[in-house]
Amino acid sequence: MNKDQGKRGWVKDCFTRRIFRVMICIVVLCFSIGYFWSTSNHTWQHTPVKTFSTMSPNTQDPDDFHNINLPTNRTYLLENLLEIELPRMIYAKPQVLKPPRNDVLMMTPWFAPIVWEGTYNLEILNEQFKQRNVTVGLIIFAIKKYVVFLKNLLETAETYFMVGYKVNYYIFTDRPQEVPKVELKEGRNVVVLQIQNYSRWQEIVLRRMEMIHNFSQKQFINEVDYLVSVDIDMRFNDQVGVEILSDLFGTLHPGFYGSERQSFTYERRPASQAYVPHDEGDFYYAAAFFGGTVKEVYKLTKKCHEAIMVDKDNGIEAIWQEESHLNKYFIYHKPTKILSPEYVWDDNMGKPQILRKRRFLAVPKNHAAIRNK
Ligand code: 48C
Repeated sequence: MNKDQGKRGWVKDCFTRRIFRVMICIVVLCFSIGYFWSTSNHTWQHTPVKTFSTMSPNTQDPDDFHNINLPTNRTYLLENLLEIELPRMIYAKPQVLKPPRNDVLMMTPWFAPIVWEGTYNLEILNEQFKQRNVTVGLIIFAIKKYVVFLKNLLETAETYFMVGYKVNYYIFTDRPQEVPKVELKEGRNVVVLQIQNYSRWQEIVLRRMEMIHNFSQKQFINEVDYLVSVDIDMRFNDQVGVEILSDLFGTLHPGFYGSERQSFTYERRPASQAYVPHDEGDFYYAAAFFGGTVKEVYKLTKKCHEAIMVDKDNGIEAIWQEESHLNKYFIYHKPTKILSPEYVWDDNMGKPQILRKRRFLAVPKNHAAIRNK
């Protein structure tokens, strides 16, 4: 082959090789695209894509459409929030490794605080409750001769009970004309509620649950935020403030705070609605001081009154009247706060070291002279 022919042949040869390479590339490219497409398509086809529609009715029957649980719009709850001027927070720092008291239990196993002197900062609590502008109802029963205790109780309440807050003293009595006139500070009122008396003092005591239940529903719910029910043969001896307030609170009885559950004076007859077996119970609570929000006190007194009436129909009366039913209730409806015996004390029991304050004290009384009179 001559030079020219050779040259032409070489050129043709190169050209042919180049075309061949390009074709190979195209084939490889097509193949890889095809492979990628098929696998990815495969992936897309087979990856289940779940859609969660909050609005799609999960109802079988179109008629149930109205039952769908549409989220109610509660944005309004976040509007017009009270802008509170934050005060300076100047007080001793709480110490994680040094609890304020180690001589008494300060918290129950269900995280209800037990209120002892030295375990709380009243300034912080007042800041919180003042901002909520709470009103407190103090419930007192003054039936028959017990009216004689009213004056001292009201006067000491004016000095020590919820000072600076709005308070309604709800006096249940069969002798409204014997309710004494006591000078009251601003924002505090005496509300006299006339009720019938009963011949037996046990009946009077038992009926407290019924009265509190009825009036919680028809009056207290509209007038106060919290209720506190106390015995009348007592007097305030030191400050009792918002540290006691919680949804539902009871007070450790001064006679049993150190006892084992077996020696609590619970009702032990299974025939009574207040029955508590020996292997149950946390504390023994005094009926002389309990309370909470109106709603929780309503529920407690409703349940206790119903139980008392079942017992009555069965011809039985719990060993310590409404206090037995209160204790039964608190085992199965745990209080959200517990007051120490500082809040119900009797000096006849002495003055133990743990008692740094005696805030609410029994007054000497001659039961014979005043009961059933
Ligand atoms: O108001 C009366 N009148 C009575 O004749 C008998 C009881 N009562 C009320 O029930 C008083 O408010 C008492 O404080 C309360 C039941 N508590 C007591 O009798 C003693 N503190 C145990």
